Amino acid sequence: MRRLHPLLLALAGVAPLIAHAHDEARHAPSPTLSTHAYAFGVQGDPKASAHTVTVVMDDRMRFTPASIPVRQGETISFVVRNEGKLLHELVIGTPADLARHAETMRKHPGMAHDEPFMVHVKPGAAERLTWRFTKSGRFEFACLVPGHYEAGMKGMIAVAARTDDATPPSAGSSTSPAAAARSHAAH
Ligand SMILES: [Cu+2]
Repeated sequence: MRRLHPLLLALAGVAPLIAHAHDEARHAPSPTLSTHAYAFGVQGDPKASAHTVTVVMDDRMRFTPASIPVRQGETISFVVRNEGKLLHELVIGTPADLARHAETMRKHPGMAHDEPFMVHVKPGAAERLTWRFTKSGRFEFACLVPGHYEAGMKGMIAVAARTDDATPPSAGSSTSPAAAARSHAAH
């Protein structure tokens, strides 16, 4: 999945919508909502209750705030405001995804790209992006307009693991795969 061309990624996202269009279009509350699970979460339903975070972009190639703390399972409604005179965008991803995507944008500066995890914001405008962070970890957001990412236009999203579970995740997740492997080896 990671090495696929962006066009293939786009097609992969569209195919399920086409396949289900006939039987689900009438029932789905938000038929345009992507259900694809990314390493950094899923598209959030703009109609669901969400925690609103305003992110300001400017021509100094900075996001304010540059660091956003999130709790696992939380839906964030990003209100992304461009206070600069240049086009900017906010793209969410893993650090590796964004570095690779920035490289692609550098090679193909005119390439149109649009995915559920990004918004393009014209100067003076604001756009909304709703995202549900289903997985814990350290993710990033960046502006991939050629040259902007390279100038440091990125920020961090730290998703804290849900801690209200009955079993402590640190103990459970680190020992069970090894235990499972030993169990398989014994058979
Ligand atoms: Cu930018």
